[in-house]
Amino acid sequence: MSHTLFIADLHLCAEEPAITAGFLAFLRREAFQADALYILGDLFEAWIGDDDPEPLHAEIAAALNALQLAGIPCYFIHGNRDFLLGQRFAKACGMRLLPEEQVLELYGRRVLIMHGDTLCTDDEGYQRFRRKVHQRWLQKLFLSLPLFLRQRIARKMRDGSKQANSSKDVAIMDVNAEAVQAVLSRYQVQYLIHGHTHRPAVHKLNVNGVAAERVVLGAWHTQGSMIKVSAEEVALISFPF
Ligand code: LP5
Ligand code: MN
Repeated sequence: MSHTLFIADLHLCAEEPAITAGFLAFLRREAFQADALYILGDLFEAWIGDDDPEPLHAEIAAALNALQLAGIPCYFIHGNRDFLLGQRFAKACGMRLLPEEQVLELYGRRVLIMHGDTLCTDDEGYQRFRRKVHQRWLQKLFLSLPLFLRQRIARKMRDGSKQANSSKDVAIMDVNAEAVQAVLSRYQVQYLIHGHTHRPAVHKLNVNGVAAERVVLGAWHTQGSMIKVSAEEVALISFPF
């Protein structure tokens, strides 16, 4: 059955080899059978520049590039952890970088894909933070710093975020219903697929009197999560590593 796969929020890092092993097994078992693979952000726990010599990165690049060499295209949308992932690494992976919102026509279905963090509009602290770190000049300045300084700043950001999250109402860290309605209406799509919230679910919606679905990917902590889109179904599937 012809199908396309979507994943997000693997948060790959050297400290979690089981998740990396799960991802490599997923590529072999599932991705090589698909028409295409879309990675919707937070593939990595943090990304501080394509020049980071972390051995895990080359391992992941080689595995994804093998997909591309087998004729299966792979696309990437940035998450809030790996928004600095650049063309150099994307090329090493054989991945194509997509804009933060992308409409796909798949098997007669119109699908909007994104990471999902931009839908969390109630989280004003995050949206302010996001505006700051998405300033091109600041990103260029950060990327010009020595690696050890970038590592230190990223650690502080991660600690700052954990601390901020610990005192936030969990509700504001989910998508805002009006923001979801607005984006579905703007793009006139039947499906919205995203990650980020780590709240896997299929939400049946009604947008201007038309049925729609918001399908949310799960994070990869102790199991994998993928969405399989085909002519027959749009299925959210969790699976052991
Ligand atoms: O990431 P997670 O799941 O903890 O929470 C996110 C939001 N937090 C973030 C911050 C990231 O974790 C930081 C990752 C950095 C890695 C790459 C470094 C690149 C540097 C680029 C410089 C140009 O995304 C969190 C949301 C949550 O999702 C749910 O949606 O709530 O948002 C926040 O916590 C934002 C806080 O409100 C404020 C941010 C605190 C950061 C403090 C920075 C201090 C250090 C600066 C040193 C110079
Ligand atoms: Mn995220």
